[in-house]
Amino acid sequence: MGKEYLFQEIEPKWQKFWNDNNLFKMEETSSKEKYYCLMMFPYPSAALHVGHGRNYIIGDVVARYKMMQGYNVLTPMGWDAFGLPAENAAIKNKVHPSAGTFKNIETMKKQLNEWGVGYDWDREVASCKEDYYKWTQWLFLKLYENGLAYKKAAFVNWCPSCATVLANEQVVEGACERCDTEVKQKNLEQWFFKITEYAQTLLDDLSELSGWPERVKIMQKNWIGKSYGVEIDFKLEGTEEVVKCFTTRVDTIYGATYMAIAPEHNIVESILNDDTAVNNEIKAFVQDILKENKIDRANEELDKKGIFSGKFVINPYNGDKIPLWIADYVLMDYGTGAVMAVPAHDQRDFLFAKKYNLPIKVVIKPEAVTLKSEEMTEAYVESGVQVNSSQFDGLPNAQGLEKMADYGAEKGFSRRVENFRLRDWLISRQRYWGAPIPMIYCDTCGVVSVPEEDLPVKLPYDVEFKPTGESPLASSLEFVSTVCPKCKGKARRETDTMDTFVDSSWYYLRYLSPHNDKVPFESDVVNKWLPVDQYIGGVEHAILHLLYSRFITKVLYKQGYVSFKEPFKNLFTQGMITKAGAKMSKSKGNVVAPDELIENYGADTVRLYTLFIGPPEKDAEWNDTAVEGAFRFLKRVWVLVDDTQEVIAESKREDSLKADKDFVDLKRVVHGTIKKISADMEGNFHFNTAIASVMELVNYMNKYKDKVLSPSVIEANRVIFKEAVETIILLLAPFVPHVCEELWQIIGKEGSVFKQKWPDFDEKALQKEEMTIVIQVNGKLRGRETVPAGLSSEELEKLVLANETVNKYISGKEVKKVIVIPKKLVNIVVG
Ligand code: ANZ
Ligand code: ZN
Repeated sequence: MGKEYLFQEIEPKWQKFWNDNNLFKMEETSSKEKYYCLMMFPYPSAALHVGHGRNYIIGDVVARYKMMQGYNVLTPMGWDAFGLPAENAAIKNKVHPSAGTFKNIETMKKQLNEWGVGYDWDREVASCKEDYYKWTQWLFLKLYENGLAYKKAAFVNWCPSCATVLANEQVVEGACERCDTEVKQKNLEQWFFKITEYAQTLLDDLSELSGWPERVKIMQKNWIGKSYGVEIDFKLEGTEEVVKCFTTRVDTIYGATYMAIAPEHNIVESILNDDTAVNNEIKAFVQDILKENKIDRANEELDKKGIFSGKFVINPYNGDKIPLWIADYVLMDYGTGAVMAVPAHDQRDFLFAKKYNLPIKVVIKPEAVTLKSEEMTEAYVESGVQVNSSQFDGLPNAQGLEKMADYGAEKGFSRRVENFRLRDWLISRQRYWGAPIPMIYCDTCGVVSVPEEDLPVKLPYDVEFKPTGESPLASSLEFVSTVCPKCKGKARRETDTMDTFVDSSWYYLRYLSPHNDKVPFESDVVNKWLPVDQYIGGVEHAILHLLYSRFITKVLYKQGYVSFKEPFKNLFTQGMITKAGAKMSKSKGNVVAPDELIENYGADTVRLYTLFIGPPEKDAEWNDTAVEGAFRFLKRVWVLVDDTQEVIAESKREDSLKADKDFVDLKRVVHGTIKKISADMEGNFHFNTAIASVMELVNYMNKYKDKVLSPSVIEANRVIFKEAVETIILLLAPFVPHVCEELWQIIGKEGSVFKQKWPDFDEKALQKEEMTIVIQVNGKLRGRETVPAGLSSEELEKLVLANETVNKYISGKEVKKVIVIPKKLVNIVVG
């Protein structure tokens, strides 16, 4: 008794114990049910702050809780170690990217350990190591063999400062996400993965992901962006040439007053064939638009530009001749790159028409109101009835749309089509720190893939990787010059590297066979362990990483490598930790480092506070002083257990008395807490309310301390108290593992608390000892009676009939019926 809570000693002791005893090692052969708990593949960054900590701590709680539930838990960790940040840091610090990367990995591992976060470290992988990227290259070859990897010239987002291609989502408000430089467009030969071939499946299978947050599924759905529409053939006036346009609003076809095409549209060249002065002016204009970036072009807020091409097209529905414009707001890679413009009913077209004085023609109007184009200040985009639409006049426009689609299909000048917003995945990067794309160019044989047995194509160490716009690998003659695998002639290697999203699209498979040098993963093993039971990470990966991983899984499924179609069964996305209302980040200077807090209060306090801060899916504001409160709570638990340890350890006494009422109450509260917490742990991970319940229980138990410490405490009371203390330790263990291991030992138990079974609640113990029931005679309230809980209907009936007050009302009368509503009332019907 009276031992101090020395977290400084306790924490390293148990961290070592878990390590020495392989607590987090998955059992390769086990009859236990499997549980794959996966954290998103972290980027090795300099040092973690408490915001990062939240993510890992949540995962650790899940893993430990599942262990206690008796699962064979797999909880691996690895590093998404290629990529721009390491390369940029290397340039800045004039060291090799691998040096910084491995240093960061060491720092992070140390930090995770200090948090008490455990993993099956024998399964650690790093995407920048040869034994990993060899298989990323293998994956590329599989996609290539199946026609899912191809090369084409494309306009891409180009950051002049980072000198690399950026994915659309790496462009924020027209600027590079990393360095804020304005993004330019560049036409480059690039490798793509044909994710569009899987667009429909990726969309359909979202419905199977019942364990995913709704908002993430909605984001994926919008990103895939399926729309149903009609493709209409407009003839270029005086020719047989056809310009197809895609519309989701064929009901507005009679209101099309011009057509707008993208500057990249292939018809532009042929219509501007002649070298007239006008044409040259138009060509110059087109060149200007091509320099704009696509993000701005698509931005509805920005002013739109265009030019009349001098040509006309014919609307096949009514024979109208309408002018053909070239406009920046039409994008080549959506639909057909041509739009039938309806200023009256589309806001972008409306603004464009106003700017260039093009006609506005109303074809849909609200019921019982006339809509005059001269008076419109914005497009009318609501539904309504068709007007100025020939034989379709008077129809509600939803019907008009169907009829017009049918009509065009019948006449053969239009057809119903589906369109996806999803584009193919651009995977080429003109940077050094990535997996080389395993392809070879031969003057005789063309594009040849590297044979599987020649993998990995090693990333040369000694390369000038300062950004120039060229792939750095191109500067290494040793890397570039190779032999053609087919004709053995001289050949060149591809010098682009892969987007790091390729690395992270399959890592969850590698964890099952991290050391296998024959295959990337073993099918029978991954089929047993996947899908992942619980995936945990940031909502910033809601779209791309998850979509790419789903895509790769589906490709591997189709090729027969895996037997599951979706990689992640349940997904949990945690909220951010903010400081002064802003997301914690180095650049904002609002980072809270865990080191000092751990030094002053211990990791368990930091964990407890982090988990108690709020519902884990919501953002939460960090408060340094509130950490103190978590520390005080742990000290209270410590003192409670420490002070009563002898009573708990004491051997059985010989009395056979029944427990006192207040101890029966304690038992009920304990089991109520188990029930509540077990519910909080499942599904929504409401650890904050779970912890609050243990806090209440601890406060409640403190009231029993004197009673249980009294020398005359009876055995039945002592046993209840003992169970309560054990329960507290078990319930807190996943949250604050070090102190719970220590307390478990203090109360005389052997071995790890995580080898214990998560407590079950006893339904019987939950019932209150007594309850009050209402007594009625012929439906009228005649009294209340407190009775023991858990009586059967017959017992209750007997008891009520013997009641004195009741007897006054029924004496001398015949009892016809007794209606018992368990736990509530007894109604006696007399006649
Ligand atoms: C005529 C029209 C009238 C349209 C109207 C809309 C409203 P979603 O739903 O996102 O698929 N569009 C088609 N291709 C385009 C391109 N390459 N660049 C820019 N815009 C393009 O959008 C489909 C609508 O976006 C199409 O329907 C087309 O404008 C435009 F009252 O056609 B609509
Ligand atoms: Zn060759």
